[in-house]
Amino acid sequence: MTTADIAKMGLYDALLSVKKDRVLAAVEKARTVMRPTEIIDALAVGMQEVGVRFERGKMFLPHVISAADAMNAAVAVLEKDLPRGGAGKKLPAVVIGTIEGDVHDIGKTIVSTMLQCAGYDVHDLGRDVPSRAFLDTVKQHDARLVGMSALMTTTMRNQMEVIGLLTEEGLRPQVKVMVGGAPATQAWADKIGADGYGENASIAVRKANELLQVGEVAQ
Ligand code: HCB
Repeated sequence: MTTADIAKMGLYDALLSVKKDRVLAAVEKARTVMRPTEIIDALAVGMQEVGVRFERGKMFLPHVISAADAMNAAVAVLEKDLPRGGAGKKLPAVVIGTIEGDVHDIGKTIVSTMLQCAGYDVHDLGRDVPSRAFLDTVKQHDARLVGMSALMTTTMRNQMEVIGLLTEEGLRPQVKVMVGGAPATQAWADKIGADGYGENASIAVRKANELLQVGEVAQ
C-alpha cells in the first residue's frame, strides 16, 4: 500500500467520523502526498458512503449535516491549492446550479470551485434554482455551458426542463449541457439529450474542457 493509499483511507475514515477537526487533520496529512483534486474526490467518496449509511438507518440527519459541514470546510481549505488555469486565456462563461426543488449543493459547489480554478467565468446560481434562471443567466452572460446538479430522483427531471427551455429559445446548438449529482448516469444524460455527465468534479472539469474544446490544465 502506498502512502497516498494510506492518506486516502485516512480521509475516508475521518469523513465517516463526521468530525470536522479529524477531517481537517486528515486533509493536512494527505496534502503532502496527494493532489488537492484527488483529496476532494476521496472525500466525496466518503460523503457518498455517509449517504449509504443514512439510507440504511446507520447514520442520522445530524451526522449527515456534520459530515457535510466537514466536507465544505475541507474544500474551503483546499481551494487555494487547486491548480489555476487559463493564465492569460479567457475561458468561456459557464452557468452552474442545483436544480429547482433540490437544496443539495456540496457536489455542485465543488464542481463550481474547480471550474473557476480551471479559469472558467463561472456563474454559480446556488441551489433550488428555477429552470428559467438557468436560461436567463445563459443569455445574460453568453454562456457556453450549463452544469446542472440534482441529488434526488424527484428533482432530476428538472434537468430535462432546462434543456427544453434552451431548445425552445434556439440556444441548444451553442450551449453545451453537463449533468451531475448522485442519481445521474451517462444513460440519464443520453436519455435527456445532455452533452455530458460528470461523475465527479475532476471528470466534470475534463468533460467541460472537452465539450468546449479547451486545453487541459494540469491537476
Ligand atoms: Co439529502 N438526500 N435530503 N441531504 N442527502 C440524499 C440525496 C438521499 C439520496 C438520501 C436518502 O434518503 N437515501 C435522498 C434523496 C432520495 C431521492 O432520490 N429521492 C435525500 C433526501 C430525501 C433529502 C431530504 C428530502 C431529507 C428530508 O428533509 N426528509 C432533504 C432535501 C430537501 C430538498 O432538497 N428539497 C435532504 C437534505 C439534506 C441535507 C441538508 C441534510 C444535506 C445537504 C447539505 C448540502 O448539500 N448543503 C444532505 C446530504 C448531504 C445528502 C447525502 C447524504 C449526500 C449528498 C452529497 O453531498 N454527496 C445524500 C446521499 C447520496 O447522495 N447518496 C442524501 C457528496 C457529493 C460530493 O456528491 O454526487 O453531490 P455529489 O457530487 C459529485 C458528483 O455527482 C459531481 O461532482 C460532485 C463532486 O465529486 N457533480 C456534478 C455534482 N453536481 C454536478 C454537476 C455537474 O454539471 C457535473 C458534475
